[in-house]
Amino acid sequence: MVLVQGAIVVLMVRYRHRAGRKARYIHGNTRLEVLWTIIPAAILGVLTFSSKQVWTAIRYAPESRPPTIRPAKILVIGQMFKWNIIYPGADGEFGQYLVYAKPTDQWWPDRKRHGGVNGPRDLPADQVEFEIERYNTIENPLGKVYDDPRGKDDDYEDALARAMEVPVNRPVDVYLTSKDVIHSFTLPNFRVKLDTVPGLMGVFTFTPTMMSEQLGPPGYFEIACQELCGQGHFTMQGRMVVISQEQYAAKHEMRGGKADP
Ligand SMILES: [Cu+2]
Repeated sequence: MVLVQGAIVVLMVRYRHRAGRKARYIHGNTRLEVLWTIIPAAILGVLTFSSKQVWTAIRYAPESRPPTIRPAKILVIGQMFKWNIIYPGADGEFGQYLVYAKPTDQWWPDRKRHGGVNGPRDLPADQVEFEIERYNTIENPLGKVYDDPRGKDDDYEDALARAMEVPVNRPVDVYLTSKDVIHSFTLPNFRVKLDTVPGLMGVFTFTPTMMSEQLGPPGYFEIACQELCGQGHFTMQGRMVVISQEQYAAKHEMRGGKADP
């Protein structure tokens, strides 16, 4: 920076306007231009190939790691302006989310009666919009598909804005999507981030090596949203707590039966 800024200042002073001096037009130097194109291209090429393994380890671990490794799995659904944290239970599989009730549905997704009817299609025309909106925001804000067997043991009820707990020294697969707009799930201390995109599921992997208690106050790591996602973007801060493997298994992998060893 000092070299470049210094050169600019020197050139500005040296070639400043003076009465009677005429500017000279030059076309440039083809050899130089070829050189300063090829050198950065070669540097970028080397960086790309030498970092490909790192990228694969972060983004494609679920397909590329040995099957004997059992990661902790967490589903994060971004929502203006909080994170939903969902654990898959003992089966290690998530059910489906973000499928919402529609006016033509025969049944409400939870198969219970709402608004005095079994399903949205039985509602009087003047109530449809209100009841569906009420159901989708209050009764089933995550659009859970209750029939999905993989989701029966999911821990999703208190998902909104809770701290995300992860086990120490074990790979953590974070699955990411969004309910509304693009957010960017970021763990600054762990150097990982990924956009959460509505309609897409992304995943990244990282392994915490230190428990939060070893960290001292405040006892958690920051989760940040690094995509300007609306007026409340600045409030979209979450907490991540690294706990022991035993604590994690007991709290998050026993639900709906005992976890596979
Ligand atoms: Cu956001």
